Amino acid sequence: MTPPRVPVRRSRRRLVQLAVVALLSTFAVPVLSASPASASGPLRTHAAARGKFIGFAAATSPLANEAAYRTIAQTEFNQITAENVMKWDTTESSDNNWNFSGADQIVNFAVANNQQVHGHTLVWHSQTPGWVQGLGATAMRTAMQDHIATLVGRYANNASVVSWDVVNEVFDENGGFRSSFWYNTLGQSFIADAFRYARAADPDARLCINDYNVEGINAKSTAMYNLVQSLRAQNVPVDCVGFQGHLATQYGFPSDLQQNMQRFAALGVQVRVTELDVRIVMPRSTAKDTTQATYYSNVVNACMAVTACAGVTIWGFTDKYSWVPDTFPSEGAALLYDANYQQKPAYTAVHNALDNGTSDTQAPSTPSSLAASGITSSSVNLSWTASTDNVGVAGYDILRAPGTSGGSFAQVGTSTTASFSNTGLSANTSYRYQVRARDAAGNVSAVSNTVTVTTTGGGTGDTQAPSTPGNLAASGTTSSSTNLSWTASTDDVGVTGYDILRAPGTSGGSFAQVGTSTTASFSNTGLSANTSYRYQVRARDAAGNVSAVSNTVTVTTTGGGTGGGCSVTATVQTQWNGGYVMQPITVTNTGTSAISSWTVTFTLPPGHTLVGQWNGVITTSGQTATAKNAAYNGSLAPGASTTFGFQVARPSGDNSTASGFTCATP
Ligand code: 9MR
Repeated sequence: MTPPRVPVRRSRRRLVQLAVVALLSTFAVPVLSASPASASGPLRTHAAARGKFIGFAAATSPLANEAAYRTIAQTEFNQITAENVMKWDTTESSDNNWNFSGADQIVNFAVANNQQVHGHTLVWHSQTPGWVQGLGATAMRTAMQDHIATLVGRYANNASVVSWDVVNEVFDENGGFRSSFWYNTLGQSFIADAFRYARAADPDARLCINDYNVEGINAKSTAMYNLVQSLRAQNVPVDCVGFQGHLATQYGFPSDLQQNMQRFAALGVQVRVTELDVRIVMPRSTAKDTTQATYYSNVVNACMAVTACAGVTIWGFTDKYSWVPDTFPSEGAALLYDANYQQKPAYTAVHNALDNGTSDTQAPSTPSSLAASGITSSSVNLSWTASTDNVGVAGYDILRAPGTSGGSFAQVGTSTTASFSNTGLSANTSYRYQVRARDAAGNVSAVSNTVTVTTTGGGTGDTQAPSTPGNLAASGTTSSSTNLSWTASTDDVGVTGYDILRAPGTSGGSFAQVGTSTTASFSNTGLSANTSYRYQVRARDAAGNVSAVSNTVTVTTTGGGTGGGCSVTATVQTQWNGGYVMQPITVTNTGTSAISSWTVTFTLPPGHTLVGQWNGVITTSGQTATAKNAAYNGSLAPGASTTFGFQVARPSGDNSTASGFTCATP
């Protein structure tokens, strides 16, 4: 962070902030519990206990007029963002004609309730009056400077106003700069200028760049990462990155959110979730509420796990006031409370994520009416009545026992829905099934009723097993893998595949299936160095008839070099005409001792250039790239993995990606 120009003011504000935190945890503010974080405490108590904020975007009318709104606002949250009234069209609708009434209302409320205010937003292409949009370059830059100086300056000595969104939504979805009137008139320089003007107006405010669809690692968030890195290298005072978090259950959760936050944190900036909401396609249902609750917990958990994440702001709190239905008419119900101020599962999810699950001890209800259908010689479809849970059902465990009695139940799969298809069964064989439900805190329900299934004998009455695979042999054994091949089986109807079985060591232990193959070869990876394994294969046909097992081959992996070996797997996460992101590139210690560094080499096709990288240090020589670990991810215990990633620009029309990844230690 750029050093403050007025250290006296900074320390005064920091003292007041400390006092606010102290107040939060020791004194009763109106309707706030005096006790430390407890199971029944409001959100802000639990957040403060973990050194984070939990906030909401405030609408001024209900804040002034509705007691129910105001009570929740002050009880549950320790941070506020103005949803609209600090934007340019409200504060300076014509040149130098200022209206601070809404902004002051929110700041005064925050001061009275010991809450932080995040100023939103100074420079945005939306909700900016026409008089600004029509200016020429020099006048536009001056207007921007005046606006920032006046608005930020007004609250610079207010201890509650601690941060600002300086620029908002400056990227397009491909990671280019948005073609806004700002960019079209001033070019990229408007961004650095805005931050410098904000720093001059308030030397100790936290200054953020904010955007949407940057929660996961993708082209847009990588562009943002590169911009923040380059601005900071030029001493532009960017302190903080805001991930808006406008999520929708129908589009899936950005599962690399935490990893994305972490790579920004490694640049030295604070990160925060600034506008979280999780909309659903209406109408609400128990299942959608549950999914939504899971998204909320995931976001809060990610922030809790990243030290540099200051907190989470929810874009409102009641479905009565949400921007979503106005913008997406068939969607809504995105917030923690319904339109009647009743808490939804999303509230409980946020609460329990903030208190680390310590208050959720309630298990889901028992799944019921477990039934089997579509039974073939090798598969069965199971379905059951979904469980309910106070927070939300995270998933179901599918349990199976052999035969119609005796034996014991073991887990054969999981499902996030109330159905499951179990494949790979033997023909003419009985199995018993049960399911149980889990929630995010790890509470597990009782098991459902048991359903017994007997597979059919095969559609055509085929009872003839394939011939036994012969001549099983291993080749190309490394410290972590081996290639198996064998003589193919024959069958009266046709071989559908082979089961690959493995036992540990050169004798003893038992064989367990480690994979399947539809051809007469198989590569088994992920092995330990200097270790022996035995392999067998057997063939299956469509009716579920299984051959005898082949001969046994014993394999001993190599030593993996001094200090241990490593392997690398590379994934293309996203690509577009002109570039791609490879992420995660997973480096695994395949050796038997810890390693303290690793080197991955790979080849960039002609014309491909590296434009961004994270969690590693990549250098290139011609088209050969060498990635070495970053300072913090070189040490890997045996079997442990880490990841890094990079972005590449490539010629238009070229669909190739980097290849030839190899890993070595050191
Ligand atoms: O929630 C805000 C809504 O009331 C306004 O009409 C809208 C105007 O564009 O802005 C909404 O808030 C936006 C925020 O300021 C920036 N990120 C996206 C938010 C949702 O559109």
